[in-house]
Amino acid sequence: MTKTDSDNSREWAAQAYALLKKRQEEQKQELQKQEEQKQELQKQEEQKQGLTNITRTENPPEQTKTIVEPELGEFDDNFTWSAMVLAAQGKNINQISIDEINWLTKLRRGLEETRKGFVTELLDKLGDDPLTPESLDDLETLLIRADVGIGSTDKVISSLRKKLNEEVVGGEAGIKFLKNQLKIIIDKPIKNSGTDLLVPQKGKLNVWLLVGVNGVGKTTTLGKLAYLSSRSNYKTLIAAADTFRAAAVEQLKVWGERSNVDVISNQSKNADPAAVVFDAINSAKKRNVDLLLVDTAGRLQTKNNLMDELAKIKKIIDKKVPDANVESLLVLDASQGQNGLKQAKSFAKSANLSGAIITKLDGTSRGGVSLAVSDEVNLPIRFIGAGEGIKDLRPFNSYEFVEAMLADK
Ligand SMILES: Nc1nc2c(ncn2[C@@H]2O[C@H](COP(=O)(O)OP(=O)(O)OP(=O)(O)O)[C@@H](O)[C@H]2O)c(=O)[nH]1
Ligand SMILES: [Mg+2]
Repeated sequence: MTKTDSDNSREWAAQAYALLKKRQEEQKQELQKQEEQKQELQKQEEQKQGLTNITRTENPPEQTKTIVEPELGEFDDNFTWSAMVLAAQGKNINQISIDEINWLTKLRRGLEETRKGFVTELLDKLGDDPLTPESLDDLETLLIRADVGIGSTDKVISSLRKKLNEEVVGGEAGIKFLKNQLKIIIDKPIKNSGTDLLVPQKGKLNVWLLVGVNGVGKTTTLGKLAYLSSRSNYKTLIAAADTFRAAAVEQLKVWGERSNVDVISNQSKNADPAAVVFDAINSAKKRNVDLLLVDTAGRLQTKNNLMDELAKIKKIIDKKVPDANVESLLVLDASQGQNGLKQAKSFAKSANLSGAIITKLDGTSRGGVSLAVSDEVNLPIRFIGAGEGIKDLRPFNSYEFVEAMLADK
């Protein structure tokens, strides 16, 4: 980015901040007005009751509800960077929300460990000098250290080498080229799938199965997805098909309550996961549900019975709702790095996966594994999670991801 570009972006970010601040003030005033009206009504009601002491008003006037946005933070470097990333994607100032800013801030912070000793080190090494064959060797080591994987690293380094043979490449241009190459790798499976953004298709039942080994974040991710989906007005239902772990149903019910989504479960001991899915599909059909989210048990992917169980669940879905839109999404814990990649390969072989969700991107140094998953397992990344809160999951956006991974601070 040239100096003028960056000045313009800062100016843009300042305007966006001022607009959000104004909106927040107006919202606070609106809420206060609503509260005063409520108190006034209550007072009138009490006076009325005191006089007649008989009936209560049967239909109290409807309250208009203001959706409360989260509190706007400081106008700092985080805000500016996040606003700049949104601006670069063509967003208008009045389209920006505090939620988006908060998410990007979180993502950049989360990937801090991944880029530490990566971009910072690379920029330090390069200084203002053009790239040399030696700096490519350094870059290669850094990429491997960030768990980007051998295959993706090779691809990136070869294209950089080719470029170096053709022209002189400065440090900043090198980083820009690198970002673009990484984005191409991540985008390839997404483009191949024909679906840029995974959303439930309207007019039919969509079933999303969340699969993966122990503790990678399946249930938490499902809870966050339920929230995203119901907030986007899709009629959503949860199937508690992890009957293996006793506390799993309770855990899901908490998430269901938070996002106002019902959970179909079978509390009896040793309940059959496929039977829970059977019941959930019946309910989903009756209620005209758009999206059924299925939580599954996590055990080692090498255990055949887990794969058999998943196959049985799939069979029930295919039989009961052959025209349903089924997605098998592998949940991967980014902090497991190359181990996660092994899991992905093993699941991909036997579980007929259609996508991946990367979790725990907050505070890991191995965020680069997302690239290895795209490149070596050819799985489109559909969502990413960076925290344990209900809003800490977003549809995957390769531009934002690469910008956050290679942000220069
Ligand atoms: N920091 C962080 N923690 C997460 C994230 N997602 C999940 N967790 C935590 O990881 C732990 C395991 O999450 P679960 O959702 O129970 O994982 P699971 O895959 O359902 O586990 P099993 O059902 O036992 O196989 C919990 O403590 C979660 O709070 C995330 O994005 N960031
Ligand atoms: Mg679970």
